Formats: sequence, structure tokens, C-alpha cells
Amino acid sequence: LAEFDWQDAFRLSDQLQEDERMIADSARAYAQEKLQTRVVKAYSDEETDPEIFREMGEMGLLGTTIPEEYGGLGAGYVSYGLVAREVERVDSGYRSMMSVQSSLVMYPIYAYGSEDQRRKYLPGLAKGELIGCFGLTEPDAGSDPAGMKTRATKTDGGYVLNGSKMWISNSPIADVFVIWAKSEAHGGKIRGFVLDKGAKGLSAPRIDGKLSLRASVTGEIVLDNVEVGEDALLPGVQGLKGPFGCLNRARYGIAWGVMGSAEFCWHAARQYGLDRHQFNRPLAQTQLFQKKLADMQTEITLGLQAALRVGRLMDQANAAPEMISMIKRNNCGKALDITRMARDMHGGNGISEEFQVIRHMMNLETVNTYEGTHDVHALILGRAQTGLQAFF
Ligand code: TGC
Ligand code: FAD
Repeated sequence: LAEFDWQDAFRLSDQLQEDERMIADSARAYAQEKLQTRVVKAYSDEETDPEIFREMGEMGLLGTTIPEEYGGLGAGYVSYGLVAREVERVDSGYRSMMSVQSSLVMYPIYAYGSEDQRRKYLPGLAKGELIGCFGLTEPDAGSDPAGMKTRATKTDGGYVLNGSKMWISNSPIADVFVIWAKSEAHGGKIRGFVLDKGAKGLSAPRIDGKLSLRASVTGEIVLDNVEVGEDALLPGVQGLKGPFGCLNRARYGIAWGVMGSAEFCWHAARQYGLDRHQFNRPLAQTQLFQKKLADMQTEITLGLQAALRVGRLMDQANAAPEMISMIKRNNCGKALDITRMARDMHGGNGISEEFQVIRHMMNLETVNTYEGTHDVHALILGRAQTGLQAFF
């Protein structure tokens, strides 16, 4: 009979290439040694250490899929997913910092930017010397980004931007701002702009009091008559497919990442059940406890396998956005269920920061919402199978 590895039921690791395993191992070592050791305090203090970007840059964890000539690692999407899983095993906020930088800032500059923009920004972003943010969401345009009010008005030498963005990861500490705005000179189509910190009229106040994703700083972006040159425009794309092209990559990474968070909670619940005795036996020796562990193991195994399948298709440039909606939605939903279950299985200890499961649970409330809510992805999948638009 074949051996069964309870931690890797379908032997995911056998399905990886040697270079992918090495990237995952080094991400894991970094995450456990450098992130796990500071996360409890960072979360409690609601503090983001910008040094983390430089550390990640040094480890090659920023811009995993960006070619080496621009400072990236030149690796594939499976490697990117494996990195997300290892970082989110520690905290969704740290994965958020990494995936905004890689998928939402470096990717659009690489894919839609001019050669000058690539050379100007990508190497610094890859090293973590520059921190990036991505401004799509607005106070009145979240699930419906087409409703954005931010405007770019043409001037002699460039554009003037006006508007505000809300719930923007990294913005208070960002050096590079990728901003999506409707451009009057392009028939009101959405265009991307790259702005530098310090531009007159650009500010990014921090949003305080988050009870989720506290280790990752979030802010607004206020654009008050910000003047930029023609060279700030991303020339290679127009329309919503610009930001969505970036979101496809970030959503895919999230599908892997949340499995890391769920794995942490599953392993913690198992260990807690082995250690804790009630009614003269370990909790892990009760049927209800084992059923919950079996559910966790099953959903994580299936979720990882699905993410790997989509990753392989992405590496062949053959993944449809609906596939990504399916794994972003399902993996987030299952991971959230698993972290809630793990919290319950820890009893009273489950609410303590020391045991960490409630931190993961709280984080996943955000992850289930950002990059397209659970229900918005259901509507994308519903539209794909009925041909009927149910958003409005
Ligand atoms: P719709 O009519 O469906 O499409 C408009 C245009 O966009 C194209 N498109 C895509 N292109 C590439 N990839 C995709 N996934 C695409 N989805 C759509 C589409 O082909 C069309 O192109 P064209 O050339 O014909 O104009 O647009 P809609 O306005 O009806 O959209 C509806 C909906 C709900 C699907 C969409 O708006 C949506 O996905 N809403 C969710 C918004 C969202 O995800 N926001 C994320 C903000 S960023 C963020 O949360 C970062 S958190 C990061 C972190 O901290 O980790
Ligand atoms: P809404 O769109 O108002 O949705 C509220 C509820 O209504 C949800 O349950 C939703 O599913 C439901 N709903 C909406 N439309 C429909 C419909 N047609 N049918 C049925 N139900 C519907 N954005 C960025 O641009 N950049 C970032 O870096 C970024 N980082 C973030 C970090 C954090 C911590 C958070 C919380 C958010 C971040 N976001 C970012 C914003 C995020 O993408 C949005 O919050 C998300 O897209 C949902 O938008 P909303 O909050 O306006 O909710």
C-alpha cells in the first residue's frame, strides 16, 4: 500500500519542479525566521515595518514573475503562488504587502509601461527600496470600479489628476502610486498613471482602527490637482482590462496564500487537540474533533491542487479569468471556514493572540472581501454559465 502523508495528502510537493521547491523552501525559511517572530507584536501594535520590503527584495520575493533584466526573479506563476502560501502562513497582511508590490505595481509597469518606466521603477521595486501601491477602489466605487470618479484632465505637457481612493494597501508608506483614472482626453476611458511620492497635491492618509489585516498598513489616496507629465501615463492599456489584468495575478496569488493561512490553523488545531485533555482523553480522540480535522485536510488539499492546476495554466498563458475567480472565491471561503473552526477548537485559548488562530481568522475577513468579494466572484461565475449579467 502507498504511504499517506497527512500533511500533503495528494503529494503536492512531488508535482513541483526542483526550482519551484527551492523557491518555496527559501520563502518558508525567511517567513518563519523573520516574519513569524515579529507578527504578534506588529499585529497588536497595528504597525507595518517598511524594512520588510527590503528583506523580501533581498530574498527575491518581490516580482517573482518579472524578468531578471528588470530585477525580478524570472520565475513562473506556480513559484509566485508558493511564495504567497509561505508568507500568508504567517500573516495575510504580509502577503498583501508582497502581492500588491508584485502583481499590482510591478506587473502593470512591466506589462503596460514604457521602457523608460520599466527601467525607472522596476529594479527599485524588486529590491524593496521603493514601495508601491495600487489605487482602484474609491469611497463610492468598490465592487463597481467602472463607477470611479477620479479624473485625468489633459494639459499642455501632461495631465492633472483629481479624486480620491479608499482602502489602499501600502499607500501611507508608498513611494510609487499606480492610479487608475478616467481620462477625458481618451473618451473617458480608464487609464493608468504612475505617480511619485511627493508630487504636489498627492497625499495618502492612513486608515486607523482596522480590526483585520493590522500588520499591513492601509490608507486613502487624495489627488488634489496633481500635475503629472505625459511620461506618467501607462501607454500600453486602456479600459478596465488594465486593472483587471493585474487583479487576475493578485487574485491567483491569494488563492494560494489563503491556503497557507488555513494550513497554519489546521496544524495548530490538530496539535492543540493532541495536547489538550478533557473527559480523560485528548480532544483529538473525539469524533467531532476528528471530523473537523478531516474537513480541514480535505478542503486544503483540494484548494491547493486547484491552485496548482490554474498556476500551470497561467505559466502556459492559458488561464481564463473565471478560473481565477473560482479559486479566489472558493479558497478564501474555505480558508475562512477553517480558521473559524480552528478558533472554536481552541476553546477560550482560541481568542488569545498567543495561539494566533483568531488573527488569521480576522485577516481572512478582509481577504474574502478585497480583490472582488466572495459574492462578486459568484456573479462572475454565474454570468459565465448563464450568459446573464446579474450585477445590476
Ligand atoms: P466588464 O464589462 O465585465 O469588463 C469590462 C472590461 O474589462 C475586461 N475584463 C477583464 N480583463 C481581464 N481580466 C479580467 N478578469 C477581466 N474582467 C473583465 C472585459 O473584457 C471588458 O473589456 P473591454 O475591452 O470589453 O472593455 O466590467 P464590469 O464593470 O461589468 O465589471 C463587473 C465586475 C464585478 C466583474 C468587476 O467590476 C469586478 O471584478 N469587481 C470587483 C472589484 C475588485 O476586484 N476590486 C479590487 C480592488 S484592488 C484590491 O482589492 C487590492 S487588495 C490587495 C492586497 O492588499 O492584497
Ligand atoms: P461594496 O462594493 O460596497 O460591497 C458591499 C457588499 O455588497 C459586499 O458583500 C458585496 O459582495 C455586495 N455587493 C456589491 N455589489 C453587489 C451586487 N451587484 N450584487 C450582490 N451583492 C453585491 N482596493 C484597491 O484598489 N487597492 C488596494 O490596495 C486595496 N486594499 C485593500 C485593503 C483592505 C484592508 C481592504 C479592506 C480593502 C482593500 N481594497 C483595495 C478595496 C477592496 O477591493 C474593496 O473593499 C472591495 O472590492 C469591495 O468593495 P467595497 O468595500 O466598496 O464594498
